[in-house]
Amino acid sequence: MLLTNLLATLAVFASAVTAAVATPHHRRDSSKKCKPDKPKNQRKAWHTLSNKEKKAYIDAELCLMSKPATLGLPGATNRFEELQSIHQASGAIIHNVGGFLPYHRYYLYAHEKLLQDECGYKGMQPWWDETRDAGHYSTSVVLDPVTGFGGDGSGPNGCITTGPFASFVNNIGPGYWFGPNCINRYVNDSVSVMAGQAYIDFCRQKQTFAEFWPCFERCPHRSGHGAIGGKLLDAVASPGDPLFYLHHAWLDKLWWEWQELNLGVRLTEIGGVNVSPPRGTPPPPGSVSPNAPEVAPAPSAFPPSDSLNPDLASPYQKPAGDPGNITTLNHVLNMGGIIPNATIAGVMDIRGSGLLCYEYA
Ligand SMILES: [Cu+2]
Repeated sequence: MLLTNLLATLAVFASAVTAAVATPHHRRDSSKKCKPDKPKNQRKAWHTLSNKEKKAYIDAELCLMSKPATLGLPGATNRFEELQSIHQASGAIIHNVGGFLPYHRYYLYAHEKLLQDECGYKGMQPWWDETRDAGHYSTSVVLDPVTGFGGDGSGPNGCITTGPFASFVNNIGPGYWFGPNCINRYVNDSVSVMAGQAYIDFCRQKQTFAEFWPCFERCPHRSGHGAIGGKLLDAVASPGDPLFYLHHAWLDKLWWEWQELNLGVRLTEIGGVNVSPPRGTPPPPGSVSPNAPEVAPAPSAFPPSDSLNPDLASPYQKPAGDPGNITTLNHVLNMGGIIPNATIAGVMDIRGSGLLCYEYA
């Protein structure tokens, strides 16, 4: 519930924002033929990668972290933090809204593209098969100190001390703050139960996007954020833990699998609000699993409450492209210059008819 409440709090601030910003439309490079059946376009599960493939991905992430920032985005000192900065700066309008899934789909693509274009990464964005690890994240291969992302945090701030990112100094967060901080984690196996198949099936049987997205954003979205805790549970600075991208790739895969159940409708089906209702407003009927456990992360895993102050003057906190508060296919996905902005219409299909071309293996 804490994460939900946190996001709802952010939505209160966002509700003051209504202005729209004109943004260019991104066109696909037609010189590149999309062949999603080619292995090079396959996003694979982390546990199926060879150690060499795992190392290539982690090395590319470390490369992004070592490249100086170029775009002047708030707080960012390197390319990895520029992506994180955009998520933080847009925090109030990309969660608890109809654009939640498309935004994060395009955001993952931006990350994948940076790894490939700037750090020579030859692979695709891997995903974390969290269902496989449901109830026992603490023993997941993603947390391996040698071949993975390092393990649980320890000490007063829960900083991670093992793995390739143990010494990474992150300058974004907690919350809307900036300043040097570590990647911290408070791994909680009981929260990770929410990644289980029963929770996924509960949302998967929703018939409309309007019912699907809030169900999905609650569980299984909360599983990874809540069960890893710390940086990853930070509503706006969470992309500071590289596990963010594996968690959201899994969610993107699950959304695509739901779309695939009825592509004729679900390649264009969008909805929801651009600015979510104030905190305390009950969720839509049927959107919450009756069996959903309460999320109870360690209190220190949470950013201080006075860090929850989005910059409302920021263009990134203003929804754009829709005629009103209902999310449409024209809704703009603003990537702050990291990659060109897109509309939701451009990311509904991952098979090459729009901007994206990949498949999940
Ligand atoms: Cu997010």
